[in-house]
Amino acid sequence: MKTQVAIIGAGPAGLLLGELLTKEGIDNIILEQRSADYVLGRIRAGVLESVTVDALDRVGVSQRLHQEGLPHDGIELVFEDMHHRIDFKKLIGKSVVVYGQTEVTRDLMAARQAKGTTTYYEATEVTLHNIKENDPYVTFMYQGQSMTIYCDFIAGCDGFHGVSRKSIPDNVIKEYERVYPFGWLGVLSDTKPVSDELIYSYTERGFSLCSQRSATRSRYYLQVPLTEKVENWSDERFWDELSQRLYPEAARHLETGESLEKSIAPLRSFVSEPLRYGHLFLAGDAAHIVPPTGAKGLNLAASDVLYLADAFIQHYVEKDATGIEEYSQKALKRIWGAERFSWYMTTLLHHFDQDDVFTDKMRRAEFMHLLNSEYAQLSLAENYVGLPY
Ligand code: RFL
Ligand code: PHB
Repeated sequence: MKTQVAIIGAGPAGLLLGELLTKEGIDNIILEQRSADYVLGRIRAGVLESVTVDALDRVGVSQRLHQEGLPHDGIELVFEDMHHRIDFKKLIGKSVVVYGQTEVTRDLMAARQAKGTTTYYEATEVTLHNIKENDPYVTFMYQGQSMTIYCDFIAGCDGFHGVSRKSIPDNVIKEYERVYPFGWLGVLSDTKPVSDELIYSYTERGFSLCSQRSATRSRYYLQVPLTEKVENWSDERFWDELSQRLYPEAARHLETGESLEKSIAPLRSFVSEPLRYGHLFLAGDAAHIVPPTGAKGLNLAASDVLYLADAFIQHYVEKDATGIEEYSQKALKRIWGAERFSWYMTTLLHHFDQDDVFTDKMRRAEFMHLLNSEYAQLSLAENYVGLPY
């Protein structure tokens, strides 16, 4: 087989890139190691910046998002006994949309299927060849058969554990990482969200986040030690702990019910540089990870892919390689900005066992600064709704 761009991974990065390229008549094939159902079963992000919404508009895959997505004009920040609403709309005239990554993925998959663009699900042993040379190709196993795709470029959109980043020689790639000493225990439930807006809370018992997917579906998270096991958390224990990490009025409004999904995700900050090696380009979680406190992972995947799609379009349509040459540098600028914000939110809102009294005092002082300074709130709002693209 031959294609122009071989895309590894059918997460939001790979699927969105596929749509952006197909729209401009650039041929692409996606290889995904899992089944479509498995990909859709993963419960992940929930907050979309306007960059992401615009990208979905651009490929015409935003009808359901505009019908069902919930525009949010602010968030609530809680620090022990203090709480404060950050009003994005008032501060910078922008907002975000709450619409699950699962739904974004479902919409992108449906659009791709409707166009009949090729995707191989359950493609195993995906291997990249000749990525530094002019004739790269990808081999894989599909339904017991060995397959080969010859291509001009390979887009590595295969997440943190994918094969793409690992195909770049160690002496070319530089990795920067911080692993946090805790994870998030997440619960999805068909219960009315405790509040109209998201509530991010710092408490002595640890961080909690109240999020949502719709007016009747909630998504909640608790900071837990990395050693914690999901099996140790009955629904009852989860609701009990969550209510202890909410301020009394919110706790009174907490509707509990059976969990539809419960999982623990570790928290990590990670960047690999550069994003290009020969004919291979990394995008999304394949190149970087942010802790979810800033709600940036999916949105960064979308902005990487916008830069990359425009670079390929410039190459094929205008015969101009500038975008391709500049992709890594351009995308990394936005990535480091989101890394900083995600690290800041994580550090501000989580309890770190090893912190001394001075660090606790600094955290409280930082929160007081946020409460009292419109400039500080403006900076938080500017980052939360998304840095300029
Ligand atoms: P994905 O979604 O991991 O997709 C990569 C795909 O590649 C496939 N793959 C392979 N395919 C072929 N061959 C191989 N060798 C392969 N290896 C892997 C995988 O099966 C998969 O289908 O990466 P992508 O597309 O870059 O998208 C990134 C986002 O998924 C991620 O950044 C966000 O979910 C992060 N995130 C959040 N981001 C936000 O913007 N806002 C949020 O509110 C938010 N909340 C979250 C989050 C992530 C979380 N977890 C579970 C880590 C909340 C949580 C709890
Ligand atoms: C979510 O709804 O899953 C979510 C929302 C905001 C975050 C992280 C996750 O910061």
